[in-house]
Amino acid sequence: MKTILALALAVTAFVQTLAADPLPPPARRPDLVLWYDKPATRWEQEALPIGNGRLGAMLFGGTGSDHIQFNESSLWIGDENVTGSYQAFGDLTIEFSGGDTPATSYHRELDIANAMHTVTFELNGVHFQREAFASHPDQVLVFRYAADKPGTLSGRISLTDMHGAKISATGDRLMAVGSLAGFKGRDKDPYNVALSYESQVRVLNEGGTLQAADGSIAFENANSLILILSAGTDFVQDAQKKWRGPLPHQVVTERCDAAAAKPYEKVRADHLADYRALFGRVALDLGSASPEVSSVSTDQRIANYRKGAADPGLEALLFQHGRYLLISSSRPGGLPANLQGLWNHSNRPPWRCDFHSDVNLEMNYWPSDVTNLSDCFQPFTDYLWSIRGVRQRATAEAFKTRGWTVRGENGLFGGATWNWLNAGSAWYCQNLWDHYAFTGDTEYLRTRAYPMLKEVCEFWQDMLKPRADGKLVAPKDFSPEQMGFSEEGCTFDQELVWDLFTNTIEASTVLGVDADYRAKLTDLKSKLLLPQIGKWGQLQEWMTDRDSPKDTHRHTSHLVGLYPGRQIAPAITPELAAAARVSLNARGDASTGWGTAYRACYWPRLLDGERFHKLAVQLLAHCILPNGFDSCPPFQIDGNFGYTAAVCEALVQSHLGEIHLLPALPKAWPTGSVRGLRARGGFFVDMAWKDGVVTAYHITACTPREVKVRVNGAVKSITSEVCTPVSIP
Ligand code: FUC
Repeated sequence: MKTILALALAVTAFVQTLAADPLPPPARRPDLVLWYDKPATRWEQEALPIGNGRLGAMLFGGTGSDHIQFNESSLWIGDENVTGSYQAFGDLTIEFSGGDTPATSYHRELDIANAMHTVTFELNGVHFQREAFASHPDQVLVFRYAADKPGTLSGRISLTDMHGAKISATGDRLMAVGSLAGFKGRDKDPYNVALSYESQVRVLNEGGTLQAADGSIAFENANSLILILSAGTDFVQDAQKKWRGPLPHQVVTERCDAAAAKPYEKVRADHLADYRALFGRVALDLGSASPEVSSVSTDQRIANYRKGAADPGLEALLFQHGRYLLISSSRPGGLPANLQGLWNHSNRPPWRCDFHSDVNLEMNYWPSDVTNLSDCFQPFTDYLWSIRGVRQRATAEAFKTRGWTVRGENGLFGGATWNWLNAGSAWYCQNLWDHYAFTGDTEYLRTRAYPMLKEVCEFWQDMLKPRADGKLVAPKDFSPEQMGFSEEGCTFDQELVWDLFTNTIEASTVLGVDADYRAKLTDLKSKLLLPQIGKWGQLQEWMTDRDSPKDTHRHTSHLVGLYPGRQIAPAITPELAAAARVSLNARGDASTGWGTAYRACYWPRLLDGERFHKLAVQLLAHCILPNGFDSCPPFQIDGNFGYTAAVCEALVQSHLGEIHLLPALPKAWPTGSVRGLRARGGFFVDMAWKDGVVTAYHITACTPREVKVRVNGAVKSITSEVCTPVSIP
């Protein structure tokens, strides 16, 4: 009897060591955590996003039943003619037996310093701990369910698919295999590209049993469960291959199995190391509010902020949250962040969840270089490179010109719908040039950016027309999105062509190529109609002085030369800068999510920190949803990215050939510090300030170089120090 008892005890002890011991949380910074005290019920407002740049998921954190909605960024319908739309992939549901009992001590959080989602709660005397993350190194989504009492977890896991795929369950594997052929979406005709797709989930149980049946997997008395989700399509980013490659089955299976064969600790550690190497490059301290303000759940904190509670910690958190979202939705080798990053739960998403060219896609990439995430910019370049052939054909047909441009709505395969946006490709080129300006990567400039800049210059060489006085103007066009009216020489077009020619001239100089072409562009640039000041002191949106001071449109297209451009600035064109201020005041501060973020980017360029902060507060108070997503409405990620970029403009500017420290510091951030921002010229900037005065700064570059720094009202020429390897907090 004694022996049996001893054996039973030993077995119990053994099971306990195997079970459920939650892994120690990674080094956690409470100021970089969004947290909630109840599960999410609404996708757009409450569920929390994870992503590895290709796979994404929205997590609801339910107790008795957990819902995971997931995406894969290439799951598109459409073709080379029309935009189509980004599609939803599927859902994973985990129903736990006995899950109806209400849980206590519930806590759900997204730790953005570690890209780790955690849920903890107590139920029937058992402590439950769940964590989820999107691994870039292993290219899978990972979910772990644990409890501190062995054998507690019983229930059923099912996979659903948004396109009617057949679901199968065999052993520990769930699988959905389907094709988008015949999916007609919003447009009537079938699309010419019909992608195949697949998702797989491996269920790894520690203790207990698994039973696959009827397309789902039941688990019984498990100590813990690990779910590995892998998904993909046969998309290849190559028009020559008609956008399709091998069926995704092999790679989806290999990724799932490789991650399943790896110890969980290793998958998790590799994820943390990979993510933190990017996220940890920038640290921002804007001061903190009292514990009563900052220690409440994030939804409550945002609600308090809306009521007027000062909370610089929240302002810094949402700055970093923009970086979290960019790392999660845009990684080298993947696709650019679309209107919702890569999260989408609808097959008819707002504005097709596409690549919008009249501000949205550009805004998505405004924070990439300046917040030291230059790697995350690569998908933007690759996307443009992949569609330029398709766009050249469409452009030649429509305009009889060389080069290429886009329409307002753009899809994965280069197809486009809605209005032509003549200056759309020139605006993209502004991002392309800036990526070089920040990184100094001449190989990228030579092989990618410069060829595209040149193609778009050719488009404009063929488009521009001389006016009677010899000034070169763009042909009749609208100014986004003032509908129903068009005119020659609208300021949006003129400023973007000026920007394009300026950047292409500089690029050819840097590369030491095309001297004759450079001379030609220099001549054309000198003839361009420049921005004009109208009768009420405004910066004219049109060639003719016709702007209405009552126009409060969300778009401010005629100010693109102020930000992100460099044609208008108080230091170089004080009259135009003053006119831009008049126009902005007339347009008013009230706008959509992205419209507010854009306005927040302009004011630092006008060196007005107070007005910048007013817009930042307005954005956070009225456009940020409880889960941190920006709402246009509806959810649209550009406002998140635009906000992050605007904060940078308030702290450091570098578009005028010098590094300007604290050009527009608001009074709300009297004391603070930032580490790791980038400045054009390949520089990195660290600084601290107190009572609005810079107290220390440190400017580094990979090779020491002379640089002009404007700091505390003086301009100094210094030699930058050699940068030290990026540190990980
Ligand atoms: C532009 C904006 C809209 C919306 C859409 C996705 O057309 O004018 O507000 O953001 O993009």
